[in-house]
Amino acid sequence: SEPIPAPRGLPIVGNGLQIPVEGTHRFFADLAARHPEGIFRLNLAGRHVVLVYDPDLVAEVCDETRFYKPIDPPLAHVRDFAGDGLFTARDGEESWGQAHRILLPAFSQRSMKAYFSDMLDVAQALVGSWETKTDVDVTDDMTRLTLDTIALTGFGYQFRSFEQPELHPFLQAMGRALTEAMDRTRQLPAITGLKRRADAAYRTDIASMQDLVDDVIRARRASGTTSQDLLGLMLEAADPVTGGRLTDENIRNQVLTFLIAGHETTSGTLAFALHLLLRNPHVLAQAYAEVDRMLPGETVPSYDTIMKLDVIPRILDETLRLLSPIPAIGLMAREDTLLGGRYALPAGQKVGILMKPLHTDPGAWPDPEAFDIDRWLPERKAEHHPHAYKPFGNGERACIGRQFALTEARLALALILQRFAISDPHGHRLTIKQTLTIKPDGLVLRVRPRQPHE
Ligand code: MNH
Repeated sequence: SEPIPAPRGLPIVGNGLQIPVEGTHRFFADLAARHPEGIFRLNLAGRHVVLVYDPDLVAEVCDETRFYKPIDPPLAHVRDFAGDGLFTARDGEESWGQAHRILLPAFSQRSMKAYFSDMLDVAQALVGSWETKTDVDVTDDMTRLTLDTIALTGFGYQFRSFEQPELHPFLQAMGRALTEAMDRTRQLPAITGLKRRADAAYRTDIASMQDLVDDVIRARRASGTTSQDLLGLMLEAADPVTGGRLTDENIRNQVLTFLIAGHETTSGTLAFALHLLLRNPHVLAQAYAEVDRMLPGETVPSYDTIMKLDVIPRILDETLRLLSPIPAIGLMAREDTLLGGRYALPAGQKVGILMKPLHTDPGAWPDPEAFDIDRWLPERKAEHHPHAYKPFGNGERACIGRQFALTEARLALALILQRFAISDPHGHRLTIKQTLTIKPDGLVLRVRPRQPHE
């Protein structure tokens, strides 16, 4: 076998301290650019990680008989608050299978149709709030939209974020807790143990997120209503395989998981999509033409109309290629194995898939940096490398909320473009904020109600 290429690191802490707090994703992208083999290894404060982004190597790492999703840092830290919820459950943990089977029906096409009127209510609150504004903080408003949507559709809980000038305290606690989880990933554990004040703040933030979750569950129990939404299924349904029910502790972990996983990435996707549309006026024009054809005047979108859109879904596919809100996913080798027939990995070797380098691999994607939505036309889609696009992860641990996110995002973009001419008079430069996910940092755009025939 051959050695895996490696950048030079510092003694003991390895490459850990070279990673900038802001913009780890750029740090990885730069390293990837220097390693055209599509693989390199890194020493992160004593943890050896192999990063892959060559599509053929990624295909091997996506083989679930050879690799599984480990709960290592940063996810081991996220588990401090998300517990055995779906996202941070361990491989083979019984509660994962039970919750996965109980919740799958809540993500069927039929369920999306049932959620649609709630999704529409929240999207209308968004565009309503923009009617009296000129400049809007897109990142914050997409966060309001997606948090309110998952809470309302999943749990019947009203955040009413568009009536509040500040983001909900839950989001601030979540942002700080995710940042702390990332900081701990870059620290030697002995250092984390010494940071008493950070630890106290972390515990306070976790407790305040859990208080909100308890409130959500209490409100449902007090209402005495039954529903087929996520919370209703968790409280009432039995696992079709084992007949088991979810424990209260597990339900709490799932609600918190869905409040986080159900909004953070979709809001980033929508904000990135608006950024990319302003950078690509010819695509924006196509989107306006589609909205004017499918949703003329003030037509209220129906679920069926949203599912018939063509340009807007391709805008989202292409956005998720160039600016995937989850910049990397982690896997682990089950046994000693040889990658690409030449790189030896021992059992238990951690492997990360780097989304941006994979999604812009020059062999898999012609003109990789171009925002070209025609890559997603059916005839060209059939030609894609089968493992060069992983914005929703892989295998059984892939995103359960994919259809939910795409339905919600299509609706929001359609409604925004139906109502507003969007522009960028400040000529913003995209800066990226990273916690566990990436999103634009304070993206401000100008919105003006569209006139008839515009
Ligand atoms: Mn989502 C897992 C991306 C929207 C709920 N999601 C994942 C993973 C990726 C991902 C990648 C796999 C992570 C890993 O391997 O460690 N998710 C996205 C993106 C969007 C998204 C890019 C929006 C765009 N996700 C959503 C929405 C929901 C959701 C919306 C809920 C309504 N995601 C989840 C859950 C998991 C997950 C739950 C964990 C699934 C599991 O392991 O069983």
